[in-house]
Amino acid sequence: MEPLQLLAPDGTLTGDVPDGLDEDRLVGMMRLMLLGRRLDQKAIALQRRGKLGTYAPLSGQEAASVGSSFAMDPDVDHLVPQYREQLAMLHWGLPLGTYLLQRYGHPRGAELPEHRRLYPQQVALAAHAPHATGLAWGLRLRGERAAVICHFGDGASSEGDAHEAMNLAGVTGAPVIFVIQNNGWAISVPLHLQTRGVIARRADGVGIAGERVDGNDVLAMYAATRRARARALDGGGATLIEAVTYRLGAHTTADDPTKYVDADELEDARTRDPLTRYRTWLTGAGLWDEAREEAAVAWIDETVDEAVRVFDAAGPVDPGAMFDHVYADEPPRLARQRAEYLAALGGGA
Ligand SMILES: Cc1ncc(C[n+]2csc(CCOP(=O)(O)OP(=O)(O)O)c2C)c(N)n1
Ligand SMILES: [Mg+2]
Repeated sequence: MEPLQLLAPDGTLTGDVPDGLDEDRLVGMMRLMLLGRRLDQKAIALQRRGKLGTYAPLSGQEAASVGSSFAMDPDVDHLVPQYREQLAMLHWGLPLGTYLLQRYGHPRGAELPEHRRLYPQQVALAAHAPHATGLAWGLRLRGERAAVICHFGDGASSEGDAHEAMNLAGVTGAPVIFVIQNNGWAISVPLHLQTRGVIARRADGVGIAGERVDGNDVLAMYAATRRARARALDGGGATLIEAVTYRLGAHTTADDPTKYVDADELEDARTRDPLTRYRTWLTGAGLWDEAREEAAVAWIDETVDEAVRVFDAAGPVDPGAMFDHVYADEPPRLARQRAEYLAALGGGA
């Protein structure tokens, strides 16, 4: 099943520029992709300085996140993301400072914009997929013209929750788009130990539309998701989009991929870098040049630095805060755990 591609790895346009992308949006996609690449560098440095907990880098997957997000309408659509979707969340209006606070474990990091239908990053694999189907089913029952997009990985796609969510979406005709980011790895487990089938074909088994897309091609990702959204809004139900991509960095800052990724495989993947490809095409189309790149980088650095200032000003976290807001009335077992934990830390707050 050949993945849909509109931009070849050398930046040649092999199809048409999809509808719905004017010059501002074409440039906006480049800027958000660049932000992702630089955010990885900055966030990894912050983590090494003890300022963030764990961080999941997204380098290599920028096109899949950004192309699928730009095809949705953050004013009306729901975003139900896995943990590597920081760019989608920023597109939905999450302030970068809030995102960094969340990675620090600060309670203020849980404050999502109230005017947007944006949900927390899911770490429990695919546990958010049934919620996405439920939200979409609700939209359908209420006759609301909106859709839900739910991202997760090739590893998460093995979870029962993923299968149940897709099957229920088929049965209910829910307007939900599952974007499966097939980056070849679930931490150190390669795809062939995860499944022997083509992920996009699972759509047939549950009676929803399925597309296999070059996930390093931002135009193809945009086109496929736009089509899926139109189908969802027209009552055509759910779509599964398999974004064939590659994770160029570590799984998280707690991982060392040199222990399990072959150097040649990584080198080969670098020839399909989504940023290089899009930059080449955009430059040829007269929409990008060195001056624009420099301006974008300056804007990104300023945005990240401002976020770090917000983050620094937020102050230290009370370790006991993680027990707050779990229950209205704290059960005795949790109270005991809180006391034990704080005692182990040396009797803090
Ligand atoms: C239910 C569950 N089991 C195990 C884990 C531990 N875990 C975290 S990430 C991960 C791999 C996920 O791979 P994938 O879904 O492909 O996403 P990727 O990290 O590649 O973006 C695992 C096993 C978890 N978070 N949740
Ligand atoms: Mg994966």
